[in-house]
Amino acid sequence: MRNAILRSASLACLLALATACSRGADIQKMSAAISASCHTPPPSEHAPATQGMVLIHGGDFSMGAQPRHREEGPPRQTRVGAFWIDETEVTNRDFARFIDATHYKTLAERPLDPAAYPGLTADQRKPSSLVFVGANSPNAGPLQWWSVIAGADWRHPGGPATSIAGHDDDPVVQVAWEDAMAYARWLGRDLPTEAEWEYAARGGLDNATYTWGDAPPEDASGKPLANIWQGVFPVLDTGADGYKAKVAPVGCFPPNGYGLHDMAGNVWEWTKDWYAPGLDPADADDPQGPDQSRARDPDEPGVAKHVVKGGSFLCADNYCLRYRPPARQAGPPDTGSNHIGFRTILRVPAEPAPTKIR
Ligand SMILES: [Ca+2]
Repeated sequence: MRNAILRSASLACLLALATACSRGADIQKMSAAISASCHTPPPSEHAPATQGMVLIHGGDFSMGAQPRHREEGPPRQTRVGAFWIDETEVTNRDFARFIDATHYKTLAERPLDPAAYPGLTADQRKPSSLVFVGANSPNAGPLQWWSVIAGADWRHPGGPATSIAGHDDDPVVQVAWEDAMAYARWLGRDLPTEAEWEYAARGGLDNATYTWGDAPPEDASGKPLANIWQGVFPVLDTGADGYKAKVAPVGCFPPNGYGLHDMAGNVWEWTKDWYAPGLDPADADDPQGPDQSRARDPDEPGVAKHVVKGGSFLCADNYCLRYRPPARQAGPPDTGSNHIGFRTILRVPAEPAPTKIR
């Protein structure tokens, strides 16, 4: 999408994600987070293959919802197999180990290929990524909230003047889909399908509104349950959940029923699936989503995108409410932003069918 936003006729994809969430212009001045006891799986140099992961046994569930947004339904009965999934979003610490080991360069760190983007100037092809820059008016449109900033990348999520120093446990952001997949492959893992992700997010609460149930995102004691946007979007985030218009370190909010943290809010998460509006009711057993040729975003026809799930710190109740398990958006695979991260999955091979003995 960083490329798309540079093409004046191709901004709808940005709107699609922007309607879901945002990051404030006061990114440099955000208030100190409320201290919380956050849970981060301990790093290990010789970790087992499933270090930091939770085993999900799989099963049947109702995927999607009666549409709050048109793309979310209608719901369908679906089955997923067993898999391990990261207990938390992939962190800056995790991603740094990958970079150190492989010297991989993320998409945002590479200049755009002039052959692929002949209409862009040399300046526009410089390494860059999308950053939410806020708005002064609730009437401001998404094109004013977001900016392509040269030098924005995973080490500098808000632009070259920002840094991840001291934020090892924050979820890595400014990673494009191919960056997330490269990390997963490095570990011998994969990205979750949308169905696997949603099954895991529901935590065993089939048909519940949120990952924790049907109540609003505070528990009975008033303790917040997710890092979202609180206040008047996109102008003012009160930060009542402890994180004002910014990511929280992973694991700072209570886990869902499967022991997974931040399946609601904090950062959107890449899935493996290509995006098309709605759910195919015929795709009921370990659904993989449409193939690339059928990928479609009505807001930007002709650009195949992947599904992102979970909402982010920019999701507001008064705007999009997309930090719910069935919520989904289309993410252009060539674009990272400062509110999209990911987690990985390791599928458990299906048991072979018993052999009949004659
Ligand atoms: Ca927040």
